[in-house]
Amino acid sequence: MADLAKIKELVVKLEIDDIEKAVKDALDAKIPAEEILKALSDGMTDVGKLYEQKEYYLPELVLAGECMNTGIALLKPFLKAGRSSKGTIVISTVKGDLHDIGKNVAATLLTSAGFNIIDLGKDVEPKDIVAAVKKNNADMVALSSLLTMTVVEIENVAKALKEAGLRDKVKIICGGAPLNQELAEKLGADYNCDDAPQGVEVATKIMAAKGGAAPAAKKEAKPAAAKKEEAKAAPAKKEEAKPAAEPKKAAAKPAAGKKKK
Ligand code: B12
Repeated sequence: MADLAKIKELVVKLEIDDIEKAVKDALDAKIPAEEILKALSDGMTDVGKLYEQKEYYLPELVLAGECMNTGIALLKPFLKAGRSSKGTIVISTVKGDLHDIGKNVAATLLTSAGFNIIDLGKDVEPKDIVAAVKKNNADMVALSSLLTMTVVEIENVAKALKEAGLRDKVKIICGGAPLNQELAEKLGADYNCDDAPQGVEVATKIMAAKGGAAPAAKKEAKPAAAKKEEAKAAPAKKEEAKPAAEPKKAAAKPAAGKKKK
């Protein structure tokens, strides 16, 4: 039986043995991979709530993570079929952080949108990110941080890129619940993304502004110089920095505050 509600339920009930078949059945039934990915993510959201309510503990989170990652791996080929590269993104979860589900969802959607994704995994050292940027001539670095204590690693990545003379060459986009636009900028990143679809939107705008292969986005991303002028005219507003948990569909906000490069 191919059923999205069932897939969500399998994640919530931690039925790791049944996930693979359910996702394959859904693909066989021609349910779009994007919808299946959403069902998996919705299941994970419920698991997070159960953890917060102390109904689930760490072992359950680990199992739920395995369910998600099993499903994402099966969906990947269906999400990227027939697309050409729009730009290269080095993506990872920051050093000290083992949460990779949000990063994997972002990597999967970005791949599906046509970006060339170099996925370094989780708990990644800044020097490895710098090396991957050099090796792949990357346009962007995408970072995920779910832990409050690891968001500082974004700053370390920005510093390492600067020391390597690469900071002006790449944009840094990031995501994760502890982050918002204001904090992301303070840490030296260019954009915070509340969710993976916003990551696609932002990356597309960045490439359009670079004059890259990306098709024009609905709203053109502004080059850094223009953003700095805007910042002088209108200093960063607290409310612009939305917490990641907030349901959103608003366009990504360009950096409005002081940019640290
Ligand atoms: C699953 C989980 C785990 C699993 C992770 C498994 C895995 N393979 O990832 C395990 C069990 C390993 C784990 C461990 C820990 N966890 Co944990 N974990 C969670 C949980 C329940 C869900 C996270 C998740 O995957 N959500 C689903 C994904 C899809 O959402 P997401 O990651 O937020 O990503 C979305 C957006 O943020 C965004 N996004 C994220 N990254 C990026 C990157 C880019 C580039 C873009 C564009 C977008 C983007 O897009 C995604 C959706 O579209 C959260 C609670 C929660 N409700 O979030 C706690 C949570 C994150 N964990 C927490 C904690 C404290 C821990 C531990 C310290 C627990 C412990 N005592 O050991 C350890 C830390 C281990 C470590 N060093 O990293 C806290 C963090 C608190 C904080 N602010 O610091 C949370 C919030 C739980 C809580 N309420 O206390 N955890």
